[in-house]
Amino acid sequence: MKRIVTVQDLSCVGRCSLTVALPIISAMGVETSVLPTALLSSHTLFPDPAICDLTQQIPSITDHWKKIGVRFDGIYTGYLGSLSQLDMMAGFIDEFGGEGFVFIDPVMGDHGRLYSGFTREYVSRMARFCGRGDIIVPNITEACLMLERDYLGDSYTEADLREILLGLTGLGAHKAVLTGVSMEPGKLGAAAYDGDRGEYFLCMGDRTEGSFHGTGDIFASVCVGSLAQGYSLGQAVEAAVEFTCESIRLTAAEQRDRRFGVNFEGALHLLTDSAR
Ligand code: PXL
Repeated sequence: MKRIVTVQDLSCVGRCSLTVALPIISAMGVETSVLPTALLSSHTLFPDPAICDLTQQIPSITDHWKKIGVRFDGIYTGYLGSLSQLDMMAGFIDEFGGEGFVFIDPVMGDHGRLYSGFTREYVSRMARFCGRGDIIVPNITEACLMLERDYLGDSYTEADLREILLGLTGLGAHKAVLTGVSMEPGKLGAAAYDGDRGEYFLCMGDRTEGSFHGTGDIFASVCVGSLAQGYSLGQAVEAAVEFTCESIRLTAAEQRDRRFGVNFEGALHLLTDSAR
């Protein structure tokens, strides 16, 4: 069985980051270790969450891991709360990267804006950190910020997407996936560029109108689970688009407070079906 480690926050309420990554990647039959970066009473779209930063705990956790000789087949980083955590991650990859893949979701913003607490300096340091990734999966907001381009908004062409993907692999990552892409009504998905093969592809699913939170983390988790299982980038992105679109569809039917995240639980069967 493969073992990955995911490095991101634990938000107690509002499905995102670890509360999404753990169940999804585990359901895919991949052992999931965690390195929590912060403990929050909720994610930051709820007002005034209580936040306990865990930066100081990270060295003692990783020192212990070195002593017990733990190894990982992949490293997946998500929401990191501070510049010092970004700096620590470079050393973490040196120490624990080994032969495994490095998957970076540069979680910082959406809808053209940074999430609360993130700065321009964090953006440029994250852009540099993305150079350490084998696969990076920004949304359009994060990609435009890192490439210092104006936010594309909702109207863009395939040529724009290709240009951004080339820019992203230019940061040093081997493969880049742009998430939250919608080019025609009723469709939502991702565009990807595999720099090793020089291949570009677009993968679309059925879109449910509305704004849904935590979907980037869901998409990234399915990608990580698929890659750890040995699937190609194309297969991983296809599975992630299908799963994310289905989770959103189930959520829209529910009439609940959208800040609690999307109903991925109802879609887990897609990942465990023997067909995959
Ligand atoms: O889903 C991204 C995310 C992860 N973690 C925390 C967040 C957010 C987005 O708002 O606030 C704490």
